[in-house]
Amino acid sequence: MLISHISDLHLGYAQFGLEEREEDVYQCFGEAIDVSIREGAELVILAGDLFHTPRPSGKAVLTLGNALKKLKEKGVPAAFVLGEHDISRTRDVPFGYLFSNLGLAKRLKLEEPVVVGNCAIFGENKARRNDIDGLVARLQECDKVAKQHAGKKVLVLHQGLTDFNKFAGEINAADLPPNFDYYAFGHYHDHLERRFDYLGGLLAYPGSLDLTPSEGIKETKKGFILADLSGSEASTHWIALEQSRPQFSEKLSYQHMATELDRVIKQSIAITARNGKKPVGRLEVVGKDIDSRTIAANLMKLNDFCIHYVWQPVEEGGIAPRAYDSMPADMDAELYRLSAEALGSDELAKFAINEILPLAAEKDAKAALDIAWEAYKSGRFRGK
Ligand SMILES: [Mn+2]
Repeated sequence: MLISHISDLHLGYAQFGLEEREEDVYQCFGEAIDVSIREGAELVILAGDLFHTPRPSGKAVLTLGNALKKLKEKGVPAAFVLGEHDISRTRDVPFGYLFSNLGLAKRLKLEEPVVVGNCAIFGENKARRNDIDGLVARLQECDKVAKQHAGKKVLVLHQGLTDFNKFAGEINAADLPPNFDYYAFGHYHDHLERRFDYLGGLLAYPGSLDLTPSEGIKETKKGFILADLSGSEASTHWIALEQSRPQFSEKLSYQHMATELDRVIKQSIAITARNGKKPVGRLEVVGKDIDSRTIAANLMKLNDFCIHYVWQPVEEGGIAPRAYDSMPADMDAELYRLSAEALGSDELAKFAINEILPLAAEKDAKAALDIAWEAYKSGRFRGK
């Protein structure tokens, strides 16, 4: 049984608001689907964050619909769970359900598996932090149902594991049900794979299909996983996507700007020749008495060679940002102190940290804005 495991598609996301970058994401997804079909995948799993926003654009919806239709025509079933990006905080039905309701893909559940060949697939949408206890309880129940199934078992979740990232995780691998052959995860945007002694099989994140806002601009590979469950143990093959837009990050000397720029242009031409796509660049210009206008005027030469670039002057011997030589004893208190200092008000700092930050951490800009708007309308901080 060969399973294609794709996650964090973020269809509709456009880096720098560029149409070409939105198109890149669609092309990467199209490539992942085509390679899955070509390699003979018998099931495609989409492990959450199908869309970048809960109210995706027509083009994003159509791209997913067309891909699922193609899979259906080729006789390859698809199944999905949703991530936090797919789910609105208001009581709306997620867009993703359109595709399960139309019979183009199966929505995964923990109570009852989707069965393909000898394989039973269980899964659930992203659980929020305040529902993690509930999720752990539901997973234990799921384990009992899974045990009754004689063939291979796969669990699909869109959660961060603390085992990989102490701060970004919500759940521990030790809380997962043990009776599964493959744990197909989504949420982390890096490709990660690990075996845990107490789990029945390999746990993997394929990573996102393209670079997303939190990752910055860097040279990196993006891809998806083909998981082979025909042996006694799952084996994985991570496939890098050729449609990925190349990105680079470079340091330039302000003093030797012209020669340095020639170097970056040559490099960009070589990258474009290799990849068929002009790169995205990030440039740090390091020097003394930097005149930003000089840099901007010089960098304009890059317009023909990069699809987009961002740059930042770095003044040599400038005032260093405040550095800590050890971790503050009370991190939360330090966070409040810095926020109050920046915002000039204790109350605003509490508002930002207790009410806005949790939503922002979940990347729920809409809910964060709603709360800010409510506070403004009710005059909560008037005169503060
Ligand atoms: Mn994501």
